Amino acid sequence: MPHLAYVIAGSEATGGAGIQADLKTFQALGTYGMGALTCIVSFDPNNDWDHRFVPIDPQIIADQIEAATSTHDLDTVKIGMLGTPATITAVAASLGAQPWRNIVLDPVLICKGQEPGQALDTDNALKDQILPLATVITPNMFETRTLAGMEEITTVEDLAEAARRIHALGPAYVVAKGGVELPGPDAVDVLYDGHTTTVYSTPKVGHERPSGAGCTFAAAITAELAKGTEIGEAVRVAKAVVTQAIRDRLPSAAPFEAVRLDNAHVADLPAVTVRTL
Ligand code: PXL
Repeated sequence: MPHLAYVIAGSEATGGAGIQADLKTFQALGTYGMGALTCIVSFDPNNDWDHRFVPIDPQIIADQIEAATSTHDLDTVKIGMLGTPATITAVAASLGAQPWRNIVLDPVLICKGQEPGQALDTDNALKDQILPLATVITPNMFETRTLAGMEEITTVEDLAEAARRIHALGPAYVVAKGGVELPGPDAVDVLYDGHTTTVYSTPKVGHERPSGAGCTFAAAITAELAKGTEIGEAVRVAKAVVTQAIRDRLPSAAPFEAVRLDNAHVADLPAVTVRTL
């Protein structure tokens, strides 16, 4: 039997991020992927590549999750972009209908193209309704500062402190991502499991944030957990995978590049330095 990896996320129409990146990552890591669509994002080339955002009707989201969970015995799910409070309520209700071994939350807080007021409602709904269900959360620097209530994160120690604060909100495992934003030559992520802080480092690849890196990272953790990999090793593999995907990024007519994950590269992944803090 293949290992099954499930995702609830939005479509990003150019293939770089969202459910497209998630499913490609599931495939590259040897799992059988499937997903429910929450929204459709289409960049607008005639309006500064703004994000056009269309939510899927909440009942249709519930139907998709019912179809997948009734067809397959699923225990591991990634939550990507949800986008509206109504979507969040529907997803929380559907998730609550069965037990899950792993719920990996990529807390996509703000989608460009949304009204700030609307985004705040969405952020609050995510914190109130989805965060308590998550077993693993993978915030980027902005999301980490917001969730931890910290104005500044400039060192690995700050990032570790933020991970501990977010752990207190409920998730068993917090993976806080320093990315290109945390000062220093390395891209550093920390995993906090309630006892131990583990630091993962790779040399930074450029200084831009390519589209799809966060999606690919969380999807890779999800695929590894679906296979039964222990969390520390799942994070190491995910970091190696996303580092390779950033190295292989795809140039485009848009003002940002997108990560690219080829199956062939998964066999020969870059080294990740792992230490406990
Ligand atoms: O990378 C965040 C993200 C996630 N999901 C969808 C997106 C984006 C960014 O554009 O469109 C659907």
